[in-house]
Amino acid sequence: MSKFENLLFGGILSKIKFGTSGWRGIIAEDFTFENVRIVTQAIADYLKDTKESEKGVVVGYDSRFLGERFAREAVSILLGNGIKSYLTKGPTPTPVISLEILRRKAGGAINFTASHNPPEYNGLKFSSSWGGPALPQATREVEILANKMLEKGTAYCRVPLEEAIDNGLCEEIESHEFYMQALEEKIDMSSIRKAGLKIAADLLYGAGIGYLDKAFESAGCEIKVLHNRYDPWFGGKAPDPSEKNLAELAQVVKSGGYNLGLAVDGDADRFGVIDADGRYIEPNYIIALLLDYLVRVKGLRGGAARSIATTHLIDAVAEKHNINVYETPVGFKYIGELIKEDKIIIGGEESAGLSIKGHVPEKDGILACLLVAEMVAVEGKTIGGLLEDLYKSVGRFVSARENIEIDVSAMGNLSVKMKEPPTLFAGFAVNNMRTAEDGGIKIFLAGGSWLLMRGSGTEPLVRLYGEARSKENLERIMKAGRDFITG
Ligand code: VG1
Ligand code: CO
Repeated sequence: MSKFENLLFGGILSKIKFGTSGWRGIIAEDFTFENVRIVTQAIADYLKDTKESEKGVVVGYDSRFLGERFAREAVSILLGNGIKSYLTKGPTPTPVISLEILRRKAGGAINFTASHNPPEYNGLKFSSSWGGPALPQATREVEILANKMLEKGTAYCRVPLEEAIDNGLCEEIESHEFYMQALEEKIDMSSIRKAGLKIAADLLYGAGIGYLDKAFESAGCEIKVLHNRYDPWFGGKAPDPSEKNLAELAQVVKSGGYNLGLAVDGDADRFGVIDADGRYIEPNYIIALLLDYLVRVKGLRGGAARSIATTHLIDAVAEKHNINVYETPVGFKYIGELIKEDKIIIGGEESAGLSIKGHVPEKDGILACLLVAEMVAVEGKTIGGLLEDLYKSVGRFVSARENIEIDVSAMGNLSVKMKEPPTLFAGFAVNNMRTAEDGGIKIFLAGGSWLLMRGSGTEPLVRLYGEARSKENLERIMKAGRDFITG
């Protein structure tokens, strides 16, 4: 193909690809109304094939640019295929949409969100009738159907939304109350109330507005809220509750004497935690602390799950309580499955996603924030204090994650670069090396350290994760990983 043709057809031929969590694209480049129609038609065809279409589909969106318009477009396509839609009223968190699938006994959900990605992105998360993110066999089918339509020309069916509403095939749904009731069944609200916690919350202009703040208000907390208006530009940052993005919240917590700073990402499935002294606490530690709390204090029984990239502190806590650990590939869909099968008490990912036994099989940032508040209220200690106690019983673990701005295709080079395990890495003896399902490489080092390098499935980045038993060793490992990726 000549350069000119490449230019001419480049945009049209760019393929639809579902990554770690849904299909994401730059708005107006890949994420266009036309492509949304095509992907929705592909989902409709897939649901008809699997006989799930008769149950209807929940359609939702977060606070991203044109979210509601994309959702209405999806409803028009679903109606064109004779499929009933339950359309959310206003931006709605991903875990709330998961609960709506179960409440309505729907065949699945289409949720317009690009989660933690920068504001120029939008995305589409497709969930299954069991409430969790669709598994790869389903998204692969949808991808094939959508790409066929892209290549051969489109053939979607579409009916105007007004008609859908008039003939009852589109029902607008209100989710707040039902979701809040579900939370109250899982969280010890009276302990939070009794402790009289002072909470600062950063809603990052996203779908958590009206959910996280309201939950703490109903638990009787004094709450200060930041960024509680919808902004599709997210104040110019990605709505990711990372240490960097929560610097303002940390400052508010410290200067205002708050017990905790809490945050959720753009679609409120991830959480962020700031301790009373203004220190950001890595999600890894939160998941391990909550596992310990749920077993030791709440008496829950069952296994624990973590992704391949998540701290082995979880394994140490599990060993202490004599419970099983399930390791999954990166992506909450795998942990969601374990929740659905009632195999685990808690499952989490280092990227700040978790859910618990009996709750939705989807990560829930709102639930995570409330659980952290409950733990602090019941234990009467700061997160830092609880972590020191935990280290005393299971030893110290320090972990880190870094994003390296190299295109994901560089991952191919990584596995070419490291076909065989080296004998030494960062000066430590290599005990073992494993290739993950997504092509990532995990290297286990002497002394209990490890590192993982993998291409992100949501952003054009390589992710480097490391863990050691001391800060010095961790820094050595991370530097060697960085040098290996960029070298
Ligand atoms: C990232 C995280 C992963 C998470 C996924 C979706 O994937 O690492 O743990 O499940 O995002 O999160 P990746 O492939 O980019 O590393 V969300 O809050 O964007 O739905
Ligand atoms: Co998210």
